Amino acid sequence: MAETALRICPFCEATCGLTLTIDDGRVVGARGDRDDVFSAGFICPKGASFAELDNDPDRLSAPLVRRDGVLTEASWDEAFAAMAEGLSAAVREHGGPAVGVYLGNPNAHTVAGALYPPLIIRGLGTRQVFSASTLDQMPKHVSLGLMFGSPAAFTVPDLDRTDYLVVIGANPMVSNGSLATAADFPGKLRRLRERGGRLVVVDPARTRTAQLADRHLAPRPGTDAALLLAVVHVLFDEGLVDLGAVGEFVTGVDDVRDLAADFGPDAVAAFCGLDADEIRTLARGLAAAPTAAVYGRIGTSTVEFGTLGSWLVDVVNVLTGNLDRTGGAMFPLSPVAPAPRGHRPGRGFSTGRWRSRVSGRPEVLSELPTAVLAEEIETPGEGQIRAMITVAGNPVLSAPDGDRLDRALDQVEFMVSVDPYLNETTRHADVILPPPPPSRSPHFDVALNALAVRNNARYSPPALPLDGRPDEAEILSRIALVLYGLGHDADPALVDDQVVATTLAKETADASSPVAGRSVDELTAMLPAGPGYERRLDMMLRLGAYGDAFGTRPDGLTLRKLKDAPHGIDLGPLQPRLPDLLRTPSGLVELAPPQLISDAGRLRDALHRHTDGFVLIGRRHLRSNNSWMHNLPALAGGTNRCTLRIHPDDAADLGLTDSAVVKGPGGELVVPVEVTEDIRRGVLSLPHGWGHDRPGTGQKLAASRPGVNVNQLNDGSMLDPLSGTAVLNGIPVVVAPAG
Ligand SMILES: Nc1nc2c(c(=O)[nH]1)N[C@H]1C(S)=C(S)[C@@H](COP(=O)(O)OP(=O)(O)OC[C@H]3O[C@@H](n4cnc5c(=O)[nH]c(N)nc54)[C@H](O)[C@@H]3O)O[C@H]1N2
Ligand SMILES: Nc1nc2c(c(=O)[nH]1)N[C@H]1C(S)=C(S)[C@@H](COP(=O)(O)OP(=O)(O)OC[C@H]3O[C@@H](n4cnc5c(=O)[nH]c(N)nc54)[C@H](O)[C@@H]3O)O[C@H]1N2
Ligand code: SF4
Ligand SMILES: [Mo]
Repeated sequence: MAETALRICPFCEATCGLTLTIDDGRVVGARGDRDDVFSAGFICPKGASFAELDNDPDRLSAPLVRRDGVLTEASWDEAFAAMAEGLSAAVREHGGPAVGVYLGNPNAHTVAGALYPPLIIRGLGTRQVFSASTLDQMPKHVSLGLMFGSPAAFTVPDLDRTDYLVVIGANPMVSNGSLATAADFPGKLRRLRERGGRLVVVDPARTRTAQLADRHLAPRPGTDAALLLAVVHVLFDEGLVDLGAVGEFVTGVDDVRDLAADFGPDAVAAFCGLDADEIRTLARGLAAAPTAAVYGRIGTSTVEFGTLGSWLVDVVNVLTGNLDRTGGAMFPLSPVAPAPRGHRPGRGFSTGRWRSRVSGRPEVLSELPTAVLAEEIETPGEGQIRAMITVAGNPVLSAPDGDRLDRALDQVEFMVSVDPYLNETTRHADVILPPPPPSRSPHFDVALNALAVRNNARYSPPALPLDGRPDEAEILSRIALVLYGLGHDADPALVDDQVVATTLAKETADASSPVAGRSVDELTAMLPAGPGYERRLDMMLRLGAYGDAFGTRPDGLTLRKLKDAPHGIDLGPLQPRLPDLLRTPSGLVELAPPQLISDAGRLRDALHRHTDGFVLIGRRHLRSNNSWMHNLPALAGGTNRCTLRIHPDDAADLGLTDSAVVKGPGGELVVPVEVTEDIRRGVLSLPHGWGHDRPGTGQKLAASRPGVNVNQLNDGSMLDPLSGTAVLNGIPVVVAPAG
């Protein structure tokens, strides 16, 4: 008899509620959960392929340990012992700081990925920490940190209520939204139009999102910061600036006006490849709309002026009076965010507390740029990376110059990977510890709830039992236990107990905490029996903004309440949060941080640069997710192909028909051509995450249709300086017919 189980989808940031069909101990189907408070039944092809992803025969069901050079199946005891031996030896010989850590994207989608990697990093005492953030959203963290004092104070467009949405460098019709967690983003865009709202899309490609828009501006890649500064210029020039209610909490408006003086629409038009009047119309439209929100994503982030562009998105939101108001750009309040404690100045945000050893790149959020990982492994000397831990990442495909990283990973003395697949990166590991599939893992969106366009809380316990395998929490805890000198076979609950003890000690000693002055033992005893991660989630919820404060607010959230509400608990539309969330030294929104004003000098210089020649951008496909969904028949095919998109006129000029050679700063590739009107002239696009043709991987279907690794065109030397983020969009390339 088939049964059903509810499970939040972990495959992208939309966090849709799924109803899984379970038969004979396995998932056989998935559909959207109509009663889910957040997603109301929405599902996409990836979520619908949950069963195939869960049951992929190429997923590792047992750990692999390198023996005589060959990765070989081992028992869990053997694998944990090999992990312990290898890591202990590396730490003994070279020290914890010589162990590098790379954290990939799915850590944002698992309970374990949110709760345990920080403990591993602390156990090592290493500064060699890298993640997908410096291939993605780090510019946004920096701009938020500088403006609001907190790098996690995300603004999201109030999608359900806005009258005017400007989407810059994002394609939510395909990506389903990012840094704006919204199930059914496509439906929300359609409803915006139905209620008479306007959608403007700024993207060099005519994406599915652009096709839905009232207006589509197609600038040259890498120029959004100049475009937005010109919008700012017009707002001042035409007397359209009106900060509205947040005005009293904002400082730096005059500095922004002065900066924008040089960036009038006529001054930037050629650089942006737009008509000056298009820019004026954009500014006027934003100012005239009853409410509006500017939303920027990958195309404003992984570019040469990424932090500037990310900052200017919010500057425009502020200057048009749309920050922190209904229908504008608002701050979500996650159920695991600490309970608000009132407005008080903070220490602000700084970067560069240390620098990367080889090329001196500043630390950002205690991380170094992933683009410098290879050189940190290759370059001898004090602090050289001698061992690696990777969790849920595939940087050989996702980071610039994969061939170099591939060679570098060959050199490390010991590597552990926590990953369900033997892939381009994990094939270098000495021990691979595969977590169980999603059906056997719990789900709670620790990270993504802070980005939700409607506040909510949902928890999925594992839908199926573990069947003797350790879950990912246990795998990561055992790595931590080794690093804390307790041995891999110590009780993993010790790790969670330690976190609970430390957190509650701090909270009870903090006069502004909802549990100030209470006894740690009393609070600890109130946490549920059960897995350590559940105890920690319960603690976070109870201390959180909607929590029961350990019984003080009986109506507040606990994990028990979430378990009793399997379709989730709706916490209502977004609410204004200024000035309470500000943690800048001034206690105000700092609209003109000196670091950003100074970085704008680079942009001013760039305005006069030659703009001929092709530039390369990326694209995403609905039936794919970065590098790890190319192994499923259910998702293969359709538009999901690794092709080079080019405008017909460019193709004709070059005589390109079926196949092209593309040369970039890092190398060259031969790739099939797809001629389409849906891309600006002078721009080429290639998706990332392909290039599954390296030997020794274990994804058979992916290897049979490998595609090429776009990141091989990139040598990794171009970084957004303030965030250390790799420039992945707007890469100069030359293109010619192949052969
Ligand atoms: N050229 C170019 N490059 C890009 C981008 C681009 O737009 N253009 N985008 C960048 C962006 S935004 C990102 S986020 C990065 C992604 O960069 P990465 O995170 O390095 O790459 P992914 O392909 O997401 O790899 C995810 C890995 O996690 C594993 N995995 C899946 N589920 C789980 C799980 O539950 N637990 C564990 N432990 N592992 C799991 C998969 O098998 C896979 O190995 O790529 C970046 N690279
Ligand atoms: N189906 C699917 N969904 C995904 C993923 C996936 O691989 N597949 N990946 C997930 C991840 S890790 C992330 S980070 C999100 C990303 O979410 P999005 O940012 O919404 O997704 P992208 O498709 O990368 O959209 C970036 C857009 O920027 C445009 N662009 C490139 N350069 C520029 C520029 O200089 N200026 C402007 N204005 N636009 C530019 C590109 O043409 C592209 O349309 O998607 C997530 N969701
Ligand atoms: S949109 Fe994202 S969260 Fe929703 S079903 Fe698709 S992959 Fe899953
Ligand atoms: Mo990403």
